[in-house]
Amino acid sequence: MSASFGDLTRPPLSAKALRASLVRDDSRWREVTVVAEVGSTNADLAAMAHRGPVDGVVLVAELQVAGRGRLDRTWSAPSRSALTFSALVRPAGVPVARWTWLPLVAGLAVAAAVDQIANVAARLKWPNDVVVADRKLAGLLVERIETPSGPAAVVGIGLNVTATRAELPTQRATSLALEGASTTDRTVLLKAVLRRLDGLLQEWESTAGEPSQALREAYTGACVTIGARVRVELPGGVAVVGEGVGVDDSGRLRVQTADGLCTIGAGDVVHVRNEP
Ligand code: BT5
Repeated sequence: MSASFGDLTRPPLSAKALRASLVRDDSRWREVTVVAEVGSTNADLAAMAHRGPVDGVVLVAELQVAGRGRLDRTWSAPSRSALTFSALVRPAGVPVARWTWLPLVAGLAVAAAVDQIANVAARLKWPNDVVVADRKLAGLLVERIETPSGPAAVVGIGLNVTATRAELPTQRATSLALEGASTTDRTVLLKAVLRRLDGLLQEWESTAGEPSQALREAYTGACVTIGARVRVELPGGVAVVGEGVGVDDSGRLRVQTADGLCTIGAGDVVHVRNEP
């Protein structure tokens, strides 16, 4: 894509700065690649995982032309207006059955980084949205893949940085710039997200994927779904209405309904909203 006048306010990412600060002996990240355009970073990274290492590889795109959401939905953002990237991880010593916590851990990393770097107080909407009030700032798509050296996870993150209201695909979306961010430097933001993700993954791996009290409390404190009146739409058109009361060891949402406690697995929530 050729640079247009508008791109002057949207400088490219610095691959050199990212590598210099992230690819170090004391970090998880082994490789950070920045490309101008891809279909989907999740899809490309999954393909790369068949050819090379399966932990610590990050693929970042300035533009995605076939960005994926969950359940065949799409993710779209103008070139250089967002951070769109995927990280390949193979959680050390964590049974695959517990990888369901990965989207929650990644969401916490994004929320903590934007708070620290951009002074934007974002919260989490279970299972995979980072929100400001009711508007989506970032979305996460964690996919499990099989590789020649075993299972791995592709942690895909799309974070709106400088998108204007008119550029966002829905009314219920927002960007850091729209939320009055103190900085929109994507290189600095990406470094912070990946550092946080590294730290949180290490913490989670140190308990073999069993969420520690501290991790659980961090998630509960950041998650707007917990303590809220929610309506959870399940595949097949059934809806569960009640109060979000917590998450279990597998990261599933617990909803207290009039008929009792209901536990909902990752990926089942289509819509959560506050009831009047
Ligand atoms: C998600 O799905 O929120 C997961 C999004 C993951 C995107 C990243 S970008 C890097 C990596 N590579 C990929 O191909 N994907 C990942 P879901 O919960 O299904 O939400 C999708 C819905 O969000 C869409 O149907 C739109 O309504 C909305 N949406 C699309 N683009 C958006 C944007 N830029 N900002 C906010 N909402 C958006």
